[in-house]
Amino acid sequence: MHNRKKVLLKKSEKTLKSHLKNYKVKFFGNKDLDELWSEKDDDKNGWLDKFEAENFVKEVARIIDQDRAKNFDMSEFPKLFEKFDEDKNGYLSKGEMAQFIKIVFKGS
Ligand SMILES: [Ca+2]
Ligand SMILES: [Ca+2]
Repeated sequence: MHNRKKVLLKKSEKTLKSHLKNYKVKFFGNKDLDELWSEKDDDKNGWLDKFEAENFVKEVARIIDQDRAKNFDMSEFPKLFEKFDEDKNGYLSKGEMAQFIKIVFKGS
């Protein structure tokens, strides 16, 4: 029996928008977050690795209510990525990213 150790990435059925439905914040720009997610998900596997997630979060910081973005320091990103990658698989799912956004870009 072949038992190849391969990380099985299960695509999240829920959209980022639905994960964030209780997060009342305005995003500027004409893309929604799920569109932005697909755009930054370079290999289209449905998850964001560290590089992809960094690009995604940079864009979020640009389009989110600037009152929330002002406390975010991009140099802390590597640490935050580890923290919010709850299952430590090296990728952020939409659920994990929703937590990232809710906590890192919380209102003051
Ligand atoms: Ca990806
Ligand atoms: Ca993960």
